[in-house]
Amino acid sequence: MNAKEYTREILRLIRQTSPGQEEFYQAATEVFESLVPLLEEEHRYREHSILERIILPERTIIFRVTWMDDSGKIQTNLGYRVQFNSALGPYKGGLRFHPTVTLGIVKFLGFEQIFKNALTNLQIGGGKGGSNFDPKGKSDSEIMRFCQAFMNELHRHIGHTRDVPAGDIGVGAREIGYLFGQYKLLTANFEGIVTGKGIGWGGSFGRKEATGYGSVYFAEHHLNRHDMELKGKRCAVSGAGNVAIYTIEKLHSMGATPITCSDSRGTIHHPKGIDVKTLKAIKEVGRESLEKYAQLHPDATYIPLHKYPEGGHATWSIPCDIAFPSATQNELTIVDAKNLVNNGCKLVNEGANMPTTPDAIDYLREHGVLFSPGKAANAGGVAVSQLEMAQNASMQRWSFAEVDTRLFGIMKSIFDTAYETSKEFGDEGNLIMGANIAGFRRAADAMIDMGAV
Ligand code: NDP
Ligand code: 2IT
Repeated sequence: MNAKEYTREILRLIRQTSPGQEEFYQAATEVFESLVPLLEEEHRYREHSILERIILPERTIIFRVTWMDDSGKIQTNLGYRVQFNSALGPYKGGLRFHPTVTLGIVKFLGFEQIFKNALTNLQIGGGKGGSNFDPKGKSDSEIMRFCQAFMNELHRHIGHTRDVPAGDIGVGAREIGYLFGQYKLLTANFEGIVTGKGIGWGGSFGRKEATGYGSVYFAEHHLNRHDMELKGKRCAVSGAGNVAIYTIEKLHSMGATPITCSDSRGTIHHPKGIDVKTLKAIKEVGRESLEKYAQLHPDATYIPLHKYPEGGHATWSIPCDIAFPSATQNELTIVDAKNLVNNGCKLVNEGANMPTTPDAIDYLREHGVLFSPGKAANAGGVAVSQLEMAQNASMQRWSFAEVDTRLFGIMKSIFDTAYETSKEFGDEGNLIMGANIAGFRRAADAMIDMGAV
């Protein structure tokens, strides 16, 4: 069996053993297909059954979360923590609270996290967790009681050298506070068991901004390699959460114009540039719909989701030079890719995890659009999470400037590693292949060193 047939065989096994886990299968297919040139050259990964091992989580925890809503009714949700791979360090990765969370979603995110974390060149393994809990429309007390109930089980499985969760969709500073508080109550230990903590109680300066800022730094490194720069570019950004807000903030400071943002109900188009202050007031403070943005800025347009034809998203139909999908998986489809190409888009830089569908990626690349894969471009968040762990372990606090300088350097190093690896394997500039091979190689080499465990 040659390397291609071998990876296909493993993917067939995954299909068989993980039925219905479409997103997990999609993520595994992308990674394994791009490993073929490495597997052709290096036989040791096959000899040590690395593919067969790395595709299986080391441990999967699924638990019931029982909590009481404001009316006194008992509510139930499912909680997950997938401890995927600890070859490079403690499991590290966020928690997602969203009604669409299933085991397949958590496994796709945890699997991606192995390679993303490896690319940072820091000591962190891969994991992910979450719940199908829907934070929308819940009171602050309900969010607190849910987080406490979630931690009542999760606390047994995490620890600062074992597994360190953080935020993701639906989990931000507020939830991290409640989760940390309950862990502290249950264990009587004040330790860095989650990242994204408040600055006053063990958090790191720059963590909140890190994913968005890092994504913009990555885009700049990528453009620079092709003799372009962000300055003066019109950028379409999707999402209006943590990643999108700080992407937009940094784009302004780099001299680019972020012209869109979106939430689950619609898109804002503001040709003169999204006002970050308004965006933060609506989304970070008020937790309201983006519709309000257009009321406050009459020169901006609100396009409700249902107004756009099937299979595409309004955000990607607005002419832009660079696209920053920063909301959720599979949000940029083939319809969108065609619009972006027609409108002369030069780079798609993934801020979210797996936001671009496989056929859209192929179409973009075939039409000469540069592509930054999420596991490289959005690694700034987890990288600064690791810096938060380092500060906690040494009981130090670094300045914002110190963290930001390190983040900039880490994003450059991730870009260079992915780029050089793509060159090494004969497809210069294919950062999907470069990032997957470089991340895989680091985790896989550690697994080989550690024997059959
Ligand atoms: P947030 O919850 O802060 O924001 C998510 C945004 O995306 C919201 O505006 C939300 O809309 C929108 N959104 C979420 N799900 C959907 C959906 N199914 N359809 C349409 N819109 C949706 O999450 P983050 O900003 O933290 O995460 C965004 C992406 O970035 C995710 O893919 C996440 O995995 C990834 N990521 C996050 C990192 C982090 O540090 N936070 C690090 C690396 C990657 P609404 O406001 O209506 O809910
Ligand atoms: O997808 C991601 O990298 C995150 N949600 C951040 C993970 C982390 O541990 O900071």
